[in-house]
Amino acid sequence: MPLTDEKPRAPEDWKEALGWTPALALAFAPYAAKGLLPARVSLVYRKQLKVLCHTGELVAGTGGRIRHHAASLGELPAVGDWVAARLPERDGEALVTAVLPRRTTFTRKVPGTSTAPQVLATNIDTVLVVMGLDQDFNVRRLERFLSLAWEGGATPVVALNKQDTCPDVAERLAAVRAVSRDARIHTVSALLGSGVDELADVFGYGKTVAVLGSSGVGKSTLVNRVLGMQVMSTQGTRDDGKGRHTTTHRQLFALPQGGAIIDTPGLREVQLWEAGDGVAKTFDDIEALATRCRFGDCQHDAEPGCAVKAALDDGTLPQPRFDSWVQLNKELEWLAQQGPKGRLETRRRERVGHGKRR
Ligand SMILES: Nc1nc2c(ncn2[C@@H]2O[C@H](COP(=O)(O)OP(=O)(O)OP(=O)(O)O)[C@@H](O)[C@H]2O)c(=O)[nH]1
Ligand SMILES: [Mg+2]
Ligand SMILES: [Zn+2]
Repeated sequence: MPLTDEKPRAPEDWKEALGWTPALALAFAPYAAKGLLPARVSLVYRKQLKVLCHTGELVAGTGGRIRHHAASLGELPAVGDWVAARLPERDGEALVTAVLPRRTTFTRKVPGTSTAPQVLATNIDTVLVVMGLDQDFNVRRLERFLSLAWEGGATPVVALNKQDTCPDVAERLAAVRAVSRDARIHTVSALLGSGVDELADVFGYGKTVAVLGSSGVGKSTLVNRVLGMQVMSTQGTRDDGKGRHTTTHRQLFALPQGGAIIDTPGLREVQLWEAGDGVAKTFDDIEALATRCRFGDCQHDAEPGCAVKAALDDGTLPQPRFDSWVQLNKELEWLAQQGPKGRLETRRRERVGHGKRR
């Protein structure tokens, strides 16, 4: 995808190009009355932010008010957020004073034992799930990424990368088809550029695409390829084929033709957060079977008339897929059991603006 301008443009319609909507304009009205300007968060690194606004990209800080009032880390500005900001008169930082309502939110449980949410990105239309056709290939992990994508309210598109390294693309493609339900699947080589043009219609004016996947699968290589220039550094994988975690922060880039792409660090752990219908959507084949079980509360274990068990027995439902479904539901159940007390504790623990309150 060729680039027309070297520098990100900030034409009159910069907001619309990045996905500004009438609903956002409405939510923004009270801030406009206070002389604030709209901006979109392009980078979050610890407490430091960058925002895109009508003048281009600016470094920004987060107002103490936001930090103080945020009930959890999940409410602080995240990459993709539309915010109200006070711009510096001359040099200096912009100040983000409010986060506008999010249309979609990608949240995972923070890694480890804590039950806290971590917002990965917001206001996303499409999640481009990148998986390597090399050692990274793992359909069970893909199911997790797909669940996260559906859960967040976006449409997932699967990009199977490193096509150039894989001798049995057809076989792997079939394995992915079997678990991807309605999601589009593309095989690409971000390194060589093959297949990348077929992804062109995933991007577009006003649309935001987040690139998710494990470390080392080629997310940044793909982002560079889509942008037509080297914006993210990439790095060779280790000898064991595992990624090195080259990208350390999420970053949103405006595309020259309008729209945005968000590069993210490889996720080592993809644990779901909040039970919506992400898992049900990812496993709609099993959900459909379950409605045909004789008992409404069938555990798909030893009950008579279990349609799930029957599908497992006759091989139409692969056991690993069933196990994956059970596992993800267990995780969601466990999370549900943690709250509201567990949730409150977590909220308290990770309360931001620590200082006085601690
Ligand atoms: N052979 C081959 N190598 C690729 C391809 N795409 C990326 N790579 C290589 O894979 C390595 C990792 O690529 P990155 O783009 O840094 O991976 P990433 O997903 O951004 O990794 P993190 O930032 O750690 O999450 C680099 O050496 C790339 O050159 C591809 O299509 N084929
Ligand atoms: Mg990267
Ligand atoms: Zn059953």
